[in-house]
Amino acid sequence: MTQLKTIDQPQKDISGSEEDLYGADKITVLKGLAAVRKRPAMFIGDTGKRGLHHLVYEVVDNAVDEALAGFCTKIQVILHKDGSCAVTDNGRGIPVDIHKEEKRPALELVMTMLHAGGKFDKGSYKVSGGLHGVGVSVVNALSKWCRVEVHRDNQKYIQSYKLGKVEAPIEVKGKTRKTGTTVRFLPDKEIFRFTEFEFDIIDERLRELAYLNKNLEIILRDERAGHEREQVHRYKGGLIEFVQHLDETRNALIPKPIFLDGEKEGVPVELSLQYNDSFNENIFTFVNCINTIEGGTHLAGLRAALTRSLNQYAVKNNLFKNSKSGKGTFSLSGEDAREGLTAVLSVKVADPQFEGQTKTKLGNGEVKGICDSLIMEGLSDYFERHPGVARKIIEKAELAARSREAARKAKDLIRRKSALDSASLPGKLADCSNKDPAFCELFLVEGDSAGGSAKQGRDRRFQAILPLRGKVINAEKARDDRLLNNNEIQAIITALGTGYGGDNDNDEEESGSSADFNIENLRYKKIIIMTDADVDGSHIRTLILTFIYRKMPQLIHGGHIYIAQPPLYKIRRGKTELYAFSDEERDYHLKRLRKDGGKDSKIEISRYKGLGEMNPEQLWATTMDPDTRTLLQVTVAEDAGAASLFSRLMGHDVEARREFIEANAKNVTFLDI
Ligand code: 0RA
Repeated sequence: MTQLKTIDQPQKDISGSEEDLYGADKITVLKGLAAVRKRPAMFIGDTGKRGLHHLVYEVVDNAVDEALAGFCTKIQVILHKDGSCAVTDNGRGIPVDIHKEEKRPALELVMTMLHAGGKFDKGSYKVSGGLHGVGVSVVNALSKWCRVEVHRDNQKYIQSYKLGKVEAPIEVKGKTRKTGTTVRFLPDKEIFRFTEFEFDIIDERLRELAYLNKNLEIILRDERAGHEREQVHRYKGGLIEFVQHLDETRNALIPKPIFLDGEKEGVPVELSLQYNDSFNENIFTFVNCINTIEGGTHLAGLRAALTRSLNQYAVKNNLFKNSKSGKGTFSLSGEDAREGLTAVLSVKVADPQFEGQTKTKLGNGEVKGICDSLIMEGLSDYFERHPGVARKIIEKAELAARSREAARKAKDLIRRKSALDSASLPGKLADCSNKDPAFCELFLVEGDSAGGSAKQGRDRRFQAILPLRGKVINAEKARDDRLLNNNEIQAIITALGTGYGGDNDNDEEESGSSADFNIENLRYKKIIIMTDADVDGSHIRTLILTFIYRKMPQLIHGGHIYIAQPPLYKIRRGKTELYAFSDEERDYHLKRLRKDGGKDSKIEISRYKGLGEMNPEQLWATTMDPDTRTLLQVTVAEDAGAASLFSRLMGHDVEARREFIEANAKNVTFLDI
């Protein structure tokens, strides 16, 4: 946001200094919206599906800010027939009075100027950070039209905009006894590659917001023809219900999730946690309702406090039964303490600093100590009052410690194998010649025959091939020792070069070992999963994704994971060969060939069932050549949603899996691709 331009005022070059124009003492810097339309991705991330839905979140976030400030209890989102989206809240309503310095109504400024800083501050904790909090004006700028209705001071006001520009002065539209704001907007097709909202994507975020703001009612209604549907979210239990939802398909270890809340140095902290009989750790952390996918100081505080409180209670009450005698005193590691843990941590920070690759890592140093001491105190107190619960958790963690010993051996083996020389790389890996990860791609290919074609068809300078022939183990159900003894998993880890496990969190209380996962050692920038377009292929793909999501989520969050798109059909007439990647595309090609061509040569359609049916040249041309292929990047729209989805798909609960597969027979939509 370096370029400052205005669209409503005469264009003057003010890019030199904000201070000259507004005075150094002014906090707020107002800018026009031209920059937003010119470079939308800078404001909303991208102009695909994700960016489109970001518009909805942006308006909803503003309403949630009203709720955080204590003025809003209900938010309603409507997907209208005309493709627009309306967000209504019962907050205070955007102010309409004239702003002294700008001499324009506040509503107009909120809607048409980018603003940074404190003038529109509405209380201390705001949903902002990363791409959140860019302002409703950004939504306006990227909409074909937008209409705002404000109920405030017993009056109804409306104003309309086109492409971010005011259409007419604010109109007074009669009396009202309510307060609140409705923002309705139609995303601009000139800006977005997709303009159709997806109910499920929006619903996932709204559900999360409703859990995080207990008792806040959030409604999503789809009024589009053929899509009519309504979902109401309102959770009295807040984070407790969030944890219960996440663990819906798992077996709980203790009767009810533990809940703690407290506040220290102006930082409110809320935590709920439960243990289940799986081996996975599921911690979701939020700062001002934003999912901090990369963790940060609040997570470090939680981890430290959890491990310490369990160890302290166990020692004090002499609960470690199987502690090894001789070699000093036994204690649980952080990983032991977190095996089978599902937790949601929500903190509010007035001035959050977000860091990391995706700006979703909390950097505020003071928050670590605050979370650590509040949670340490809260848990210790809870364990004193619920000794049965404490005993169960400690028993489980001690069991985890023992099986981790077995896993450690398997892990060391992999570490030795993944020493930097290529001699120790898996035998079936056909590596590329370039060693600079920035240029390299690894194809994980289903089966030996497709693997063979891929090896012949590839550009060996930068494309490596790892054929997977055995069964990939289900990471949702197996503990590390079994995972690490699986040949295919071993081959994947060794080929990636990243190592495995550990906390991969330098702020942690424990120091990591050199065998632990470290994304800096990743040998390929792109990891491309290439499987057959059939049921088995999609199963294998899901297994690989489950492993990566559970054990190396940083690869997904870093944008390294892709899915190859092999064609479904080959259509031939005479010398013309065309590939189709969907039924629609097939029909389109057929229509064109029939229209253009003479009658004599007939059209042949063949359906590819497996990658192995393509020869190396075809595989290269359709699926591997960077100039012509399509890759789907795997991203996780809502992390908590993805976690419960994976457990539903791959966990023990067969009924839940059947239900899910029936409901989503055709497309698994958790991947925002
Ligand atoms: C600026 C100042 C105030 C509230 C808002 C904006 C506001 C914005 C949106 C967007 C959607 N819903 C909203 N509700 C409120 C503070 C109002 C005051 O001090 O009374």
